[in-house]
Amino acid sequence: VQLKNELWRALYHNELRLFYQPKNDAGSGQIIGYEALVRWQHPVRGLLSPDKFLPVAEKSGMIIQVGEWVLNEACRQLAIWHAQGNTELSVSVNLSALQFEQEMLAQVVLNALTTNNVPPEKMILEITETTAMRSPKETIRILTILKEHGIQVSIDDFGTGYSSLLYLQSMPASELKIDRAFVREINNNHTDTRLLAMIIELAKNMNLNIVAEGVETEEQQRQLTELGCNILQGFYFSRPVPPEQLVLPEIMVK
Ligand code: G
Ligand code: G
Ligand code: MN
Ligand code: NA
Repeated sequence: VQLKNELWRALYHNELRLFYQPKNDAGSGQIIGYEALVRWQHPVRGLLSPDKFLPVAEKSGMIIQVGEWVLNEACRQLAIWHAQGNTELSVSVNLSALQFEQEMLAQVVLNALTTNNVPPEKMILEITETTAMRSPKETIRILTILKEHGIQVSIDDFGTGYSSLLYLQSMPASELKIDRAFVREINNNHTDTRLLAMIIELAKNMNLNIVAEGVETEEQQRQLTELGCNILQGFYFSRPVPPEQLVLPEIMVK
């Protein structure tokens, strides 16, 4: 059976899962939200990572249905955290290029939010720099609509694409996610570190949150905080895990 046909079955039989990885405030270490990362609990092949099935989903257009499932499931989980008292938590959801360019995107996201009764301000949509810069004018139009509805947007894998910093200046995004490649090079490559410092400076001037992803060591945590990243994410804090294994922030009891 082709994976593509199996993917329909997966959706119908609820075989997709969301794992979550915490995003931590760099200063306090406090968990401020989680990134949702999709998995497929395949009955025969076991737990499949997104690179095993998302390319197929993208090619067949099924990524629209998969993405809609992801949005709804992430909002359902967010509602649970909020009901438990963690009302400040946000959830980050990755969008594929096809999803981002969908005319109905804002409606699909708002529908997931209102169905689960969670505020749009707590939803962060992640689009890659490459997707964002494919057609910058169109991206600005879409981001403006999302922003009008209170939905946040993060530019993911930043620094790997060809984005002109000039275009970035005009993007109504709320967050910049520095690509893992920069984080990895922080100790080895002086030029990369200086470029990173410049990107952080620019993002600060734009009032963007700056997330460093792929933080694996205490040393990286320290240096990235010093460089001005205000949010950190990576194996150093936690791998992506199913919701029942998550460490949740402690709720302040008055
Ligand atoms: O979780 P992991 O490191 O295996 O993710 C691999 C890639 O898959 C990452 O680039 C991530 O952004 C992407 N990805 C994970 N979940 C989703 C999702 O729900 N939708 C889309 N479009 N991409 C995702
Ligand atoms: O492209 P995106 O940023 O959405 O990718 C998320 C992916 O990064 C997930 O597949 C996740 O498993 C992976 N990831 C998260 N933290 C780390 C880390 O500290 N090191 C490495 N190598 N990968 C990480
Ligand atoms: Mn991401
Ligand atoms: Na990324």
